[in-house]
Amino acid sequence: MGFTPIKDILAGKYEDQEVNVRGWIYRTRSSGKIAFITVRDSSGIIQITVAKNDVEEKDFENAKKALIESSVAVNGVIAKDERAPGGYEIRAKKFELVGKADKFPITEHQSEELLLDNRHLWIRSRELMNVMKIKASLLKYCREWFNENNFYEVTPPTITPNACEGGTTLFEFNYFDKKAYLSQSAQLYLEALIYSLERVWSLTPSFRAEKSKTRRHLAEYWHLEAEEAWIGNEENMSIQEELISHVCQKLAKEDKDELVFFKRETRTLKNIEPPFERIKYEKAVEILKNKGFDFKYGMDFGVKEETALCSDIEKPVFITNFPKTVKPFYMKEADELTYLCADLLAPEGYGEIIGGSERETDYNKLVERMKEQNMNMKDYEWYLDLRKYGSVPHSGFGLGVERIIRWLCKLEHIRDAVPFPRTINRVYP
Ligand code: NSS
Repeated sequence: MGFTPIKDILAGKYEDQEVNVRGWIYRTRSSGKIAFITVRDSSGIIQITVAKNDVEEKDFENAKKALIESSVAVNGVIAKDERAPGGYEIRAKKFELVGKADKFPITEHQSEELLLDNRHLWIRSRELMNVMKIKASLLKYCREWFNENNFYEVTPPTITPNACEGGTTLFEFNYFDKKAYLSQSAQLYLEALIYSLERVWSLTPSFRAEKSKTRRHLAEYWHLEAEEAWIGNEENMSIQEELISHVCQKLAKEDKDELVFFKRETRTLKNIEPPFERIKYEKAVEILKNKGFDFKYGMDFGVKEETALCSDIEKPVFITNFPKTVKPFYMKEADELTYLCADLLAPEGYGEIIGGSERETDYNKLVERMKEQNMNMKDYEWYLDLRKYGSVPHSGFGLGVERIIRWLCKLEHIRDAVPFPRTINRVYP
């Protein structure tokens, strides 16, 4: 007889039948001749009653003594019971203590620091477990969408000789006595790959040595990027809308239990359908001024400005045509002052989740800009080569996976969107 997922028992499929269940003790209490033990597996939580008269003496002793987070394997009969959480319980016939737990260092109402120090144990919490489930679903739906829309998944490097998003947030390291960097973005490599595959995407870790402490920045995050040959900035935005909408529709349909946990109403996700509003940077500056911000054309949005721009909206919004002064060298110009680019801001004040643009295809313009920004041309020779051998109009974007998870799960801090956060003051565990 195999092991049954707890979720299937709670769905009512096994009433009065004998099952085997295995998992970890979530809560435990005993009174006299009966121990009440709730057990969790990756699918759910169920109450198990272990009665002295129904099991071997050793099993009963173990059931009474076992501390939370001990691992157990149980055999018993399912009974419908209104009093049990979830409506069903297992009346144990056998109770095996597989891995005894020491006193668990995490109890209720712990400080954030203690939880972060014990992250390897805290990832067992219901909150982080549900975040990880939503994240797995999100990645599954993204992959699904790319597959259905003729994109090839590719595997760019994460050790690089050059910066993509400017030098200030680069992690530098010694690579066999040469300088190398951890990748900030796969973009430059994806640009090279469109010449053979036309539409490509990748999921890689990106690294940013962010010196500031915010609720939106990690030093290591998961970056989902796409690059498309023969596509301009407008169509690039349409691709993003379609992708985000697909993910939201699927989550609303398939992942209700986890969304409810985060008080994320499925209605708000079903509503996420194209088109998303497009607002030019220039207009966004006006909006900010009207909201009382002391903000001038040419400045970049900080957390406060982004929040103000997207706090009362229900659908994501694109901010387009940023001034050249605040964006990197590779974007195609819209006019003398601005680029053909767009940042996508999530609703409810969660801020930027995607950065994208059409790319500059003109060799001379790129060289000029790189010189202006004192970039080391030698490191970018290969990238400039791409403009010499059959350059085509192309665009792409990068989605911050933890940023979108933060929005979907309404997380206060981005670090809870990743199991082992890397931030300015944390690299353990
Ligand atoms: O810097 S981006 O805005 N754009 C790029 O890296 C492009 N080269 C991507 C591309 O076109 N292929 O970063 C993209 C997204 C941004 O919108 C955020 O959602 C996320 O990456 N991002 C971050 N997430 C978490 N932590 C940090 N520090 C972070 N920085 C960017």
